[in-house]
Amino acid sequence: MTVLRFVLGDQLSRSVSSLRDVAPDDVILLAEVGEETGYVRHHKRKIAFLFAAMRHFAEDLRQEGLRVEYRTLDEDAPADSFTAALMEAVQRHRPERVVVTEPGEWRVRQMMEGWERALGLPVEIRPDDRFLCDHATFEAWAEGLKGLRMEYFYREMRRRTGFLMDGEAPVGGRWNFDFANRERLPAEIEPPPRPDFPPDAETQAVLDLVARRFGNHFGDLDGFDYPVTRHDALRYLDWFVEDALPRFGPYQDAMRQGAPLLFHSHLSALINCGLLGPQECCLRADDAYHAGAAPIEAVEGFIRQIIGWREFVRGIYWREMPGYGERNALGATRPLPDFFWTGETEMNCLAQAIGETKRNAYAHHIQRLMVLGNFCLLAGLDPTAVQEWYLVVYHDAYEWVEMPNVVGMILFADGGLFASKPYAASGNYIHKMSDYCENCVFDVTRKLGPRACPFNYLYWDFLDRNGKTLRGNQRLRQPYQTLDRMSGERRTAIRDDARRFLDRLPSGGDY
Ligand code: FAD
Ligand code: DLZ
Ligand code: SF4
Repeated sequence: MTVLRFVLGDQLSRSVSSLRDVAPDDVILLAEVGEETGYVRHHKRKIAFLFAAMRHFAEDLRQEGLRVEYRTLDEDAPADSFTAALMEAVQRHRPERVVVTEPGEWRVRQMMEGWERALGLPVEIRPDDRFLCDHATFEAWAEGLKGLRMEYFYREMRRRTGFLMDGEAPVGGRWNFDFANRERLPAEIEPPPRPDFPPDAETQAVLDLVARRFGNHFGDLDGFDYPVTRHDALRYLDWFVEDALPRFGPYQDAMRQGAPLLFHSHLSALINCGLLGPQECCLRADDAYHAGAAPIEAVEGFIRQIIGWREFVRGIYWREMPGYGERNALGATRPLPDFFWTGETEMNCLAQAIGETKRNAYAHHIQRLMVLGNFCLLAGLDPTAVQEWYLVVYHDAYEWVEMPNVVGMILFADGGLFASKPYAASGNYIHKMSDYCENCVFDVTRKLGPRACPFNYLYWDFLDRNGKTLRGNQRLRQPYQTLDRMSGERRTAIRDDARRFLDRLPSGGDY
């Protein structure tokens, strides 16, 4: 009897648990559906990437001789939700049961829980073992801990995976080379040229569909050249390990105007949709280290992001859902300024990061954290609006990874569940790590007044405004001591400048 295997758009791995025991008579369903393109109005590039990757994955399965039913959004009566697509496929193929892999989002998990009843068939929901830490293991690790710190989770993951281990000890004699990941990029160092992957006919058809159907969504489609097949994703990984990883270490936190990717891997969307496995990416980097092709601070930094941060935020998401997205420990309520959708602001660092996000559906981690995120935190932007923005604009965005990064990492909206203090910084940090300030109308060295860098007074105003909640934080003792030493006049001037700036933030527009 036929088994219907439903593969979601971020499950494009041949080894995904729902396909593990697939038989020639089974039907594999993939579906482009209105509900998934519309639950937030995703960046055009994200939809195009995912549809192109889904269509190519379906073709690879067909080439293997497997039966695939692929529903496109441009057919006469497209399915408008996962549930509708599944019900229609059940009507057509009359399977004895349905097999799926658990989804990445709570919203979809709730949907899946209702399928058995809706279909009148057994529905087997299998664990997503592409992640290296399952739910029970994360729970067991987190159980009873007062604070959940990525660093300790990461050490456990190093021991469990064996990456960069020398018996029981970390290679290089320490677990974390973060201190070597914070150099400014010297002007004479150029990031390496990247391979591009021009659209084939199938991808071009998707780009045309997205331009037609989602023309009013945020972002650009021009120059789309991201990998959309397993074959090209592997080529991109090879390129990264050989050409960019060796210098990924020192320049991980650096930013340069006009150079969006620097030495970053640009692999997140490929890993999150399943074209690459987190394990194989780490293995390639680990091999490069052992072959002497990449230094420890680069390889450790890369592996830490994947087996550390990536697995950790996924654990946090499932542990804290439902309700995690509603946290607002700092009571932030300001609407998102319009310029988050247009990029039109005089603050050059924000204009650059938003402009690149609009063009590429990508910004690297420090742009997301210390430029955009820092601004959202200091300006007291409403956490739900900020979450929606991050979920819309990046091609790697799924709630399981976006939400903890926004709620916990940038906004401190969970009150410090895993961040020991808010990532708040004045303009000096951005000045130190980038060349943005050289091209800005604001003066990063000025603390007050109309031409002063807004990050400077917003930083002190943020601490001042949130004193009740944050003063007790030991890691903020020093900045609060500095604030307390300021004269009453200076504090009033800071508040006035912050008020003047924040009250003038244009908002209320739509995207
Ligand atoms: P690299 O710098 O090359 O890092 C290697 C890999 O490590 C990435 O591909 C990614 O898989 C993983 N990684 C690194 N940092 C994190 C992190 N903090 N959390 C989870 N994985 C991480 N990443 C997403 O994949 N999807 C998101 O929706 C997302 N939203 C974010 C929102 C905010 C506010 C912040 C601060 C970070 C967010 N990140 C998100 C994490 C990180 O910024 C991106 O994974 C990274 O920029 C992707 O670029 P890259 O592939 O070049 O990464
Ligand atoms: C993000 C996304 C989009 C835009 N469209 C689809 C789609 O049409 N079909 C599909 O199977 N998946 C899509 N996805 C990814 C899903 O939103 C994702 O699988 C769920 O959020 C679970 O993580
Ligand atoms: Fe950004 Fe301030 Fe530098 Fe301008 S001066 S680029 S606003 S940090």
